[in-house]
Amino acid sequence: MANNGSWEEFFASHLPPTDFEDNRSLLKEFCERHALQGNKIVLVTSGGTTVPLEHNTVRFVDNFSAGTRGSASAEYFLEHGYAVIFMHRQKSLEPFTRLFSGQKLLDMLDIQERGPNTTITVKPDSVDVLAPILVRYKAAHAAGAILYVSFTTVSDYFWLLRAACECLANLGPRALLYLAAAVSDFYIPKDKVPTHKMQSESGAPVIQLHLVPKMLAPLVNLWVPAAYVVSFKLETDESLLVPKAKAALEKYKHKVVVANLLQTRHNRVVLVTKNATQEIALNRGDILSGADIEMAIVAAIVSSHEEHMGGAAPAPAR
Ligand code: 9Z3
Repeated sequence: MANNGSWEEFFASHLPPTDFEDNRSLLKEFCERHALQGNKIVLVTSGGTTVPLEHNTVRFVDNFSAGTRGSASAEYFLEHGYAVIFMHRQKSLEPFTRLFSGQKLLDMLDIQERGPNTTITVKPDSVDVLAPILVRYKAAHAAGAILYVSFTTVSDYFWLLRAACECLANLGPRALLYLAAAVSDFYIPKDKVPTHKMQSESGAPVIQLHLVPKMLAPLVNLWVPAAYVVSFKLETDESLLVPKAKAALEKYKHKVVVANLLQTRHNRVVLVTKNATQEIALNRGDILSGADIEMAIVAAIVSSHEEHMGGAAPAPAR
């Protein structure tokens, strides 16, 4: 694996995504509006990034993340009165609709076919499930409390992340960054990526991955120095989990690392701060009832963010 260059070199050698200026305007408008209203804003990143193997991309290196953590967390932040920038991998899970992926939505419906007067209704059992979610969805959208922006490649992700930070910087400590996306540590530099689809006739390709520069360093020190920054650390080996989370905190000097193991990530996490290590785990009953661990994670983060702001006034009711 080749060494990583600087973050400045990364931006200098990767063009912004085609929809970048549109997203930048949306981010700017959203942050200015909520800053004026005295709201807190959380940037939730969610889902995995890709690493294209060709410029006209047929194949890419991907990541397992479906965006379960990020999409659920975004809903809980809304409930705590935050305005939410939901920065997610295109086509990954989104807040509210996350619970109706696949055939689930169609299974909730009934159809009465009477020629031109065909009607579709929600099954009575499903109304109980759908109604509270629909109410929260409509309220968040009517209040303009959530902005959706999406990325696909690791380079799109960094361009969007920096643009969001530029807008959030004005909020000072009222900005919270909750970096749950699974971002590739490796990439192929632009000049090493072929333009067209790789041909098997040319033989098996040898692909060298390079290290992505660590963006948490400029993010914490330069882009949003007053914000409350929460990063996530994913491991597969329990013995590395807390030591690596502590090392990340020590290195980047941000506020919290949420450490999780791939195998148990939806039932248990460890919150690592400078002075404490706190485990959050679902019990058997919670798991059987389909509870989200994100509810407890977000509650813990919100309370430490509020402490950090020095008991700032709660956001105005929407
Ligand atoms: C996480 O650790 C998230 O919790 C998950 C959520 C990606 C595991 P799902 O989408 O999964 O709910 O299925 N995100 C961060 C992963 C990451 O890439 N962290 C980097 C690292 O561990 C550093 S910031 O080195």
